[in-house]
Amino acid sequence: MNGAVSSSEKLALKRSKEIDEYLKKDKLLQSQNKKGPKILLLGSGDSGKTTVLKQMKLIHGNGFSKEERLEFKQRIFENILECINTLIESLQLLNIPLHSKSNNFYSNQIKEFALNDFTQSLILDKDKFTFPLYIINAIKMLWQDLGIKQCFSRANEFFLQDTAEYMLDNLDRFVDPNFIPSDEDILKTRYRTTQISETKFHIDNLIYRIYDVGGQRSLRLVWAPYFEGEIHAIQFIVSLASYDQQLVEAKNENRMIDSIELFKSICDNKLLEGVNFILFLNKIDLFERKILTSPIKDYFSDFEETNDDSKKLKNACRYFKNKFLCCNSQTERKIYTHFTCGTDTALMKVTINAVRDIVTRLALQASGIY
Ligand SMILES: Nc1nc2c(ncn2[C@@H]2O[C@H](COP(=O)(O)OP(=O)(O)OP(=O)(O)O)[C@@H](O)[C@H]2O)c(=O)[nH]1
Ligand SMILES: [Mg+2]
Repeated sequence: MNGAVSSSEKLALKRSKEIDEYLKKDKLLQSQNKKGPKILLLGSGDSGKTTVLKQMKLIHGNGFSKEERLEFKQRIFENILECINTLIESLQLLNIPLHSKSNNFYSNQIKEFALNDFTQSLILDKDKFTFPLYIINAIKMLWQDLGIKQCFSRANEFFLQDTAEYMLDNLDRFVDPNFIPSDEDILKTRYRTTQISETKFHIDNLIYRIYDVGGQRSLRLVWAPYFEGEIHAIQFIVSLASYDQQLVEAKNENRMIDSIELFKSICDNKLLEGVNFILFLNKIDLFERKILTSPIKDYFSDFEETNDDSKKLKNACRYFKNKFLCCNSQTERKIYTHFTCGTDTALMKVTINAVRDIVTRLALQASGIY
């Protein structure tokens, strides 16, 4: 023997190496699957965390069953009533009269209906529930009133859910007794998360565990225990449209500033040292429209507006992206940023798949595979 390795031996060596690699990876994947990659969805209230989770259910889960859709039907009726009631109550706050005096009658009808416990009949008959005809008519009359429209255009001065227009514009479809919510209806339904939930998804042979938390201030107190143990990524969601809005839980406090401060406190948290972040700058659809009528400079004095209309959105996006990136003082931490529209499944599919690739890589890195 002269020590030279024959080509068949080389091939056998290569195959054996590949099998070793495969077994190593498989073993590590199995040990990962005992726990699976852990992702925390964090962010202030109403930023879109639960909406991202709903999108994951549509993209990587089994979607929504008929039973789940009927649960959302109940929430849609609650949303409609809440939206029109908030608009009625805000007329007084903004000192705007109803355009048509006769609409005062309808406004009283709605207020009275909302006070009576209509949810009871909703729960009893969620299959066929709908509003009584006089309430459907009253909501329609008010939603067309120019005073209500004016109030709606100033919705940043009080709290109105960002999908109010959708809820009220689609009233005719929702009140059909045979109505079953579509995926889009579900994505646009608003309810406050009050308890932390864990959802599992099978992706890339891994079991992902996603934790969705309540974002309002009082609910942030229970986040800390979830920061312990191995976390593969923090997915932090921001509502870009919140730059001219106030917090529901603390009037006179700007929601975007609250979000930036929250992000900074998460970046500085000792338990989260070394954890990489995925930052979703969400509600880009609302932001794009809003910056045309509500100047960012009125709320953020250091913002420099551009005169070039074609660069307005890019400039505004860059400004807020930097505000968040500046919060991180850990140079080795990676922050992957995405501009998102949480209610658009086609766009979210691309983003969520990019996030999946990042998290799978981070999970494998943490296991020492890569
Ligand atoms: N227009 C628009 N609406 C969005 C977007 N993302 C979420 N929403 C809506 O914003 C509202 C709030 O979204 P949620 O996902 O419930 O917010 P959250 O962060 O879970 O809020 P909490 O549970 O209170 O912490 C819902 O009505 C969503 O339909 C978006 O990109 N564009
Ligand atoms: Mg939520």
